[in-house]
Amino acid sequence: MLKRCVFSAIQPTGIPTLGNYGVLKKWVDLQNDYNCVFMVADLHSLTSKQDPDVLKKNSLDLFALLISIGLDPNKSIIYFQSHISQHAELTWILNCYTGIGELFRMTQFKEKSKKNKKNINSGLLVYPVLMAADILLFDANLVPVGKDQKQHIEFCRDIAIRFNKIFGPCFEVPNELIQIVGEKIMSLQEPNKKMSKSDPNLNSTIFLLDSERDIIKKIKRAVTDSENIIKFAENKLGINNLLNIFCSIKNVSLNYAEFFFRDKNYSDLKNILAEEISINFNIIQEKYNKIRSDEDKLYQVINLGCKKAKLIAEKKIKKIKKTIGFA
Ligand code: AQP
Repeated sequence: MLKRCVFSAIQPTGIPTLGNYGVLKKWVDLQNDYNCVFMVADLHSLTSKQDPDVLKKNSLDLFALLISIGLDPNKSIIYFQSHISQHAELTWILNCYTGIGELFRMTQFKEKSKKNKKNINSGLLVYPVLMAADILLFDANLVPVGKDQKQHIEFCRDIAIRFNKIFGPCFEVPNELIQIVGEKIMSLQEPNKKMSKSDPNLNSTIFLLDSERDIIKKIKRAVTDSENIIKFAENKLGINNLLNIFCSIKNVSLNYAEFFFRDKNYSDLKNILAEEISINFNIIQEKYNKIRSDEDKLYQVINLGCKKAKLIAEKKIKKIKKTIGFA
């Protein structure tokens, strides 16, 4: 039987966070059982303002980090979105089968427009169409994402079903793969908001390249409450988040985490958590420093991914164009 295809992506908008890390770890595991395609979503990143030099640096840093975490360029296709022009072509086609109302209803569009009132560009509105084009171009069956992306995958499914109804079977209809543990890591300072690369408050976010000292400092400053009881509860957003981070890093259940910390206090929780994060990130950082210091070799890996992705994307777009009647 043909192996099923997994597709996922990450934007080069900064160094990945502890929130992104949960999804990236999942990508590494999936490589053994699926044909995997992982993309650096540089076209998507233009929906927020980017300085060209910073974008280039962030893109190369991110690519090197993906390899350091354990993505294997010989097993998986790892590439830059902007190297494959078929993403933009398919986006245009899908735009013409998408209602404007559907896009205005998207939670991410509403949230990002509220957060960034000075830059509500049309890319932000059609972001889900580009994301659907990414996934459908590779006929992905499964898309591992954080909970925040669930609505976009539902949109992608809708558009694939709509297209298939009009033209006959053309696209695989994908399913999302959302892990329960670490599904949404929240800001350390405002635990009602998701942890984000672009949060201006650096104490809110732990980055994959943070030093041990910074990790300890940020975890120590993380918002908790005055109860000193370690358990999940509706009104304990800060503690819920710290426990969730523990589960995500250690790959354990929420019940196990509560049991593990049953007779410990907040200070123990923070010390243990900072140590666990530092151990994990230290291993990644050592590999990263090696990979990032040899740019020629890094570009060889980038070119390999581009070649492999192009083969699939060219074939697929040809088929789509024929299906919709382009001469
Ligand atoms: N806090 C989070 N918890 C769990 N999963 C998360 N993801 C992002 N933040 C969290 C998941 O990481 C993958 C890659 O995300 P992305 O970089 O493409 O875009 P994003 O969701 O917009 O991430 P950020 O960190 O919030 O970036 P900025 O600040 O640039 O907007 C996705 O699968 C996402 O679900």
